[in-house]
Amino acid sequence: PRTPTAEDRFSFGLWTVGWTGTDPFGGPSRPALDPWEYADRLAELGAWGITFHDNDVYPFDADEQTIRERVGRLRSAADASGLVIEMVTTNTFSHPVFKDGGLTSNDRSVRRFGLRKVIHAVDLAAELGATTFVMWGGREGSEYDGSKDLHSAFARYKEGLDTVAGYIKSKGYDLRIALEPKPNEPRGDIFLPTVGHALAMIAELEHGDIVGLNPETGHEQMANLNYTHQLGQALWSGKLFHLDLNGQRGLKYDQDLVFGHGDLLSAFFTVDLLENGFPGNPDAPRYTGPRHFDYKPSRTEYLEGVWESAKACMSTYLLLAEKARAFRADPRVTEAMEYAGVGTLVEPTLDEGESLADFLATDDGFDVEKAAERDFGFVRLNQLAVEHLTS
Ligand code: 3MF
Ligand code: MG
Ligand code: MG
Ligand code: MG
Repeated sequence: PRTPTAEDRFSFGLWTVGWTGTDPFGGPSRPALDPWEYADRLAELGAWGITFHDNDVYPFDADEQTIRERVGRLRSAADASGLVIEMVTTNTFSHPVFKDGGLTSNDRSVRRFGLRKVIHAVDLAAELGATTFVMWGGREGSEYDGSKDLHSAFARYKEGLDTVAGYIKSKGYDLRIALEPKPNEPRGDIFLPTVGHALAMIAELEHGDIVGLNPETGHEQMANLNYTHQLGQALWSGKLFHLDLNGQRGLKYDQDLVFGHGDLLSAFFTVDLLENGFPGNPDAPRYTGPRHFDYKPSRTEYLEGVWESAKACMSTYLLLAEKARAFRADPRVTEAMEYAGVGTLVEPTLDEGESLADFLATDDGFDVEKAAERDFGFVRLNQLAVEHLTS
């Protein structure tokens, strides 16, 4: 595929290319570079944006002067290479103080500390011009059911989210919060395990209007869910604020593979939705945010492999976007979609102005047996997708 450009709006977390390979069974397999070095390299590869946790840029215990120096240096590098800092997030999971969570720890003093850390990162996000603030509560959860008063845990989660959202509003920042669901890892069970759970939490918030979602491919797939469906529902709810694209092969640990290196057919339909919108419903809302990757260059790779894998994320996306365009433009696909009735789902089930009484009293002359014999041709439609994908 062609080289990515700024118009593609590809962005990367600094922690992605910056992962040195440390896992529960072994130490780093490659050296750590400075954040601005990763930024420079990503810009060379054609990325448009970068994202980071506070502690991807400065250490947990950094004093204000160190924070200023390191953030300033990253900002200069981003400016010099034309990179946008589009999202900032907080690390409330690495330091052992957060071992029982940041906003839902049983220890109230930890919750107060966690909230201040998050709000500090909000100020940083606004200062750097980011428009999305991701909140992934990786340590919010438990291993043992007896260890949490769940009712209070959800109340404290809501309190924390509303405090941060209220702060953003009080400051007039042009910033929206995006919650990132994940079912497990590092906690045995994480609160807000899926997109659906996060949507239910948002519905309870006082400031839910500026809170949406940052769904990650692998996280939904770790819960055996269909990522494209999750994106669809988030879009339908007007809550798809941001994305973490990557790859996952089945129900195992969070693999964070290159985008498309997991379930490729699912990735095809993810890109088809992002690039072409809902089939049969051109007026439906579209995703307009960054194409953000949250993946890990495998531990087997050294620095060459780090850059190759970052390139691979963007190449795969561009390849799939080309294929998805060709798929939608193929007359055989148009015909198969018509046969399948894809475009007729947009029609309301009741007539406009039809009263419930009229509806119940109407005989449509519906032939159950005949309707049961309908052939939808979904398999043929899917085979056309496979043909485009493999051509
Ligand atoms: C963990 C994640 C996180 C989040 C990040 C917020 C370290 O599985 O996906 O990455 O994406 O904390 O953006
Ligand atoms: Mg993840
Ligand atoms: Mg992941
Ligand atoms: Mg993520």
